[in-house]
Amino acid sequence: MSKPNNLESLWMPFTPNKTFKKDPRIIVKAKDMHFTSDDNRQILDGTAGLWCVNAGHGRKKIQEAVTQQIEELDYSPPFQFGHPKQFELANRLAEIFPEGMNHVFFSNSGSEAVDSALKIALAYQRARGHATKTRLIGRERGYHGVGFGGISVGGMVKNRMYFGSMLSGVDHLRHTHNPSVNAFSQGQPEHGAELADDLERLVQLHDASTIAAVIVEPIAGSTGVLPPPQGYLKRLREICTKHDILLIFDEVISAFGRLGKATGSDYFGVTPDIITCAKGLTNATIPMGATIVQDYIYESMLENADAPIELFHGYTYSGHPVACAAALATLDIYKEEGLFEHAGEQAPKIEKAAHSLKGTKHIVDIRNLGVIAALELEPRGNAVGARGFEVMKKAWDMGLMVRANGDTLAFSPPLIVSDAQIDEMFTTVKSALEQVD
Ligand code: PXG
Repeated sequence: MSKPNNLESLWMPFTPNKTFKKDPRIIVKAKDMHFTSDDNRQILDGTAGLWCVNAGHGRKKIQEAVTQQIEELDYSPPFQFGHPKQFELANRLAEIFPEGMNHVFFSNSGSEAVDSALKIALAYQRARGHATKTRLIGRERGYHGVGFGGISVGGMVKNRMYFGSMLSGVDHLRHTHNPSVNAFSQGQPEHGAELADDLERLVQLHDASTIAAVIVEPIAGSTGVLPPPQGYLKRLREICTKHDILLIFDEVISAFGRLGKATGSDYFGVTPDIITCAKGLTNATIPMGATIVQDYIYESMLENADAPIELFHGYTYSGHPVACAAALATLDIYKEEGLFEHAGEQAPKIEKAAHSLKGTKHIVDIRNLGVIAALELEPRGNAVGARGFEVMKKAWDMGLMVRANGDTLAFSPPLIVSDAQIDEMFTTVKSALEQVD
């Protein structure tokens, strides 16, 4: 396939349109661990697309399931009618998500899964007679997608500052990033469990009777990869339980094997009340998100509903048959190929390879967990993000896709990544770093 001849009409998301269109990076094909660029180069996918192609690209089983589903049932309305695969998929998810989390609400993206979780939290508090619990608590540097709910509880400045006052009644915990004591930690940093006590401060300020839920990513991804300090999530769980506040884990990145388990909750041994997921759910072949809740939330909503419809929320494409078919095939692949276990085996190799870059030009911190690693670069003067962007471009020229979040380079390859490909990722990025000022 050749280059599109006019790039003008498309308004690209989260992309500097002007710069991109002068020097575009166009992808025309993908298979397993590689993209093919329009100049026919093989690019090693060090990011699983955007943290989503967990089983690798171009999986036949998913293609076949999708094709067959379109032939059999292309669409059916999700309100007041059902189709078999959405029930089957909900049951399959209940099997691999933490015990007691057996109810699944479908959407089409991580952002929608988050909005659904926040709305369910509010509606649940009201249904069980705690209607004053309306406040939502997020965390600085959090990323929960781009809906108004998600940016309100999110904590990334640029994602918020252009968009007015957002939701009212939101507050934020302090973030957990503390390089002065934790730089170059391998896996979860040692210091910072006490930062969970920040929730006690917000309870003191607002009173627990006004707080519905706290939402955090068990491992923050988009903000530059921040594994939780040891003990932090457990402490946050304890404080939520103590004050009768729901805990939501946004697992859009961490679910489906990224940490070597089905969920981050499983990996960290901390169970929230609600989990959001998307991305790896369908191996990114078809968009889909899901919000999974504890049984007591679903049951309370059904018991206490003041109208025949218990939740006034849903999307035209909730549980879309084609997305369900893709997700079922994806879950089969994860299981048949033992991909979560394989991810667990590759994790220490990624840790070793990433940390072997300590001392390389520009690097001021290295962080990792599971099949995730990040290299933080010193910003070039006031031009925050410029160096990260240039290394990303250089790596692309050298045949590697790496994600630049500001001056942090993030790696989150498909879980099928081999030992040789782990070496290739870090050798290439090292060389790219040495070539950039
Ligand atoms: N929650 C989390 C934790 C995410 O990481 C979303 C919600 C939103 O998902 P959708 O499907 O609405 O995009 C995400 C998305 C990056 C990057 O550079 C990460 C995401 C999206 C784009 C870029 O790390 N995560």
